[in-house]
Amino acid sequence: MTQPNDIRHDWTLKQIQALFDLPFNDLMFQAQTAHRQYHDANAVQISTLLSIKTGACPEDCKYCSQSGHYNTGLEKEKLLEIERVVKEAQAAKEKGASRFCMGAAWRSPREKDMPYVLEMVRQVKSLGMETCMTLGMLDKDQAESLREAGLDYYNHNLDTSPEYYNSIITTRTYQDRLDTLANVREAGMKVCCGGILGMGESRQDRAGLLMQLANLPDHPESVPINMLVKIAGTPLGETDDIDPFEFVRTIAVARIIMPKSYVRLSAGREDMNDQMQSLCYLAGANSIFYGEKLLTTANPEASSDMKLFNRLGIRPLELREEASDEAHEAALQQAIEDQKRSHLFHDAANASTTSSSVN
Ligand code: SAM
Ligand code: DTB
Ligand code: SF4
Repeated sequence: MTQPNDIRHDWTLKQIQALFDLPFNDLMFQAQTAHRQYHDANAVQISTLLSIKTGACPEDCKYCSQSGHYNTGLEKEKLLEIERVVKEAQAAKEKGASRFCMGAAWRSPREKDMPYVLEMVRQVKSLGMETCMTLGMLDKDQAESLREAGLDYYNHNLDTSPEYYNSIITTRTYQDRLDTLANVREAGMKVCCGGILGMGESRQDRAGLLMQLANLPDHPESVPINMLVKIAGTPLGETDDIDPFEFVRTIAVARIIMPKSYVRLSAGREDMNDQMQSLCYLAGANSIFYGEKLLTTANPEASSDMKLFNRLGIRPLELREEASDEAHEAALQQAIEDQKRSHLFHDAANASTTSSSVN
């Protein structure tokens, strides 16, 4: 398939660093220009997160509250019941989220967990929402079965540059991450892949992460840029803050080199004021996590996000606008089912001769 000239997969580190080095106003202008080529500049997609299995993770990610390697005081929780997950998804939908993201603290899902997560996907999807999961590494078969159950997106972050990766995680390799991303793509799911800023990495590492993302065979449809949430008890619990302008610059560069993707202003918004978040939107962020909780840490109140949206003239992107055909179809089917269940529904094809007709 041919792609527009600005959808490139051959970015060099030097070119990306040159974008980072631009005067701030020039960088913001380029980012806005790229943003407006492919997106409504005043619409933001909103997703809600739920941790479906919490803590006791065998991986040693130095930033994570859920790693079993550190004592963070987090309360562990087994895989949630399907019913509970669906209830949370319904509540998120009622608050205006168009996508529901379910995360598990696993290195990879065990075979015995799969039937449960597949059923979660089916049921959340039948609410008419887009579905996303992040369950750790997937093999080809697991990716295939998630896709068949109706999973739209799989979140799997590269987190940082290949060079810095080993300073953050030692229990898996960069190549492990790339392999799962390839399995997800091959199965036909959309990819949500990004990283974390503020882990003590250099600007070169930030550029290196973005280069990896932009040079994947296809750009991830969703690119979450997280700001480290410092968790007491983890090795990164006392890391120095990243300069807020450097964070905004990284969003802008992501926007320029992956112009079609949704760039998500992800974790860390609790520690950003309205002005910084507004700059991120101006730099091309057009997606957020919405709702009071991320996986284990706090996120701004939904009402305060809506207040800021109102002040900025931003509106939440509706699912219909994203033209997700399958989600549409699922929503339509659900509406038909709901209507059937309603006592006002008259099914002419199956009506008995004695039933009274409804006009
Ligand atoms: N266990 C799965 C995995 O790592 O792929 C999925 C869950 S994991 C918590 C999802 C992502 O959340 C991580 O890849 C990381 O980028 C992000 N994350 C985790 N803890 C974070 C923190 N303290 N601050 C910012 N982002 C964080
Ligand atoms: C992503 O990039 N950020 C989300 C989601 N993908 C799964 C997770 C953020 C987690 C922040 C820390 C926590 O709440 O535990
Ligand atoms: Fe486990 Fe994911 Fe946390 Fe790493 S980021 S410790 S894999 S839950």
